[in-house]
Amino acid sequence: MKRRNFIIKTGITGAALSATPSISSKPILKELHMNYKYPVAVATWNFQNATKMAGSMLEKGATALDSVEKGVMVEEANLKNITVGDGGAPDRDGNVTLDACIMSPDGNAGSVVYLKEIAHPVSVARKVMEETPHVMLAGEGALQFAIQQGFKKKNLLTEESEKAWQEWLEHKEYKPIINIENHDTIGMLCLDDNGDISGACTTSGLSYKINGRVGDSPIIGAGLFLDNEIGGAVGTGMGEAIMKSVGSFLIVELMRQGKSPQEACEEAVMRTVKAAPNYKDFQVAYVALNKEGEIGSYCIHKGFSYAKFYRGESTDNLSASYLDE
Ligand code: SD4
Repeated sequence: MKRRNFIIKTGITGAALSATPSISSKPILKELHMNYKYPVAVATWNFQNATKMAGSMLEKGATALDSVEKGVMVEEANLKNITVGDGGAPDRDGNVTLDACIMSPDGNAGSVVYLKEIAHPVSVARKVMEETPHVMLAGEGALQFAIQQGFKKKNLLTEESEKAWQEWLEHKEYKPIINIENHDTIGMLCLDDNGDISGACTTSGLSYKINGRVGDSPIIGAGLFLDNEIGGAVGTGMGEAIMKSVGSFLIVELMRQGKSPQEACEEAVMRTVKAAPNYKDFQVAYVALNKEGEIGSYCIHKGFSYAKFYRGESTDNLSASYLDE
């Protein structure tokens, strides 16, 4: 019996469920999960290598938490990806500043913002989650913490990204280019063999942003949210719009109320569209995964895709449905 049917049949209402503290639902869900497609990994954009990495770990029995971290690290290390990790585009003053977060099935979370000179911010975020009583560390403090934890400093501004920044300085045009260089953040969700979900999101943010700007990606509830009883969501695109609607949290709450991942993503995008008269000028895209292993995705503009892995299937890149051309 699927969870939603279980809720209907037993007469447990959404309100009653949401009033229940978010503790592990294993005793009830373990047997209900028997027909579900586990494990699953899904990521924003066409990040098939990252998704493959997470998928192959999950297939070998790794936890969702380890798999999601190692999965997104593939893109953090990819010098060709100019909006994540090493090789990420700098801000308008030439600083490469990284934002990342991670969430584990027990609802714990860690995040770093405005982190310089560390190639794998997601791993620093995991250390924040596991080694401190805090959720978020910023800037110089985050860097000091990373060094204390054994991370090595590195110059993240590659020759190519420095050259592109120098060229940008000639015109200094600051506007989002939909689906092009401003949008390659990786957000990933993994569901492991135990039916536990974890998520991560990592980015260098908008290219040539104002020094100090932080987007949605490291904000729990905006770029990433999950609840191990319900599922998870990740966002990409114009972070300001995602933050204003607390998009990933919204999607998880909509799924809690019974919406499918697809319906929940559509409603979250429509909230932004209704609130922002200039929605045609920017992209917002979400991917959601519920505890049954169902994936949904929706975005404002054509062009967003997501990579998915299911056990026994090859990794795939799928175009998301969209509102507008
Ligand atoms: C941000 N949401 O910093 C990120 C940008 C992004 O693909 O998604 N890029 O606003």
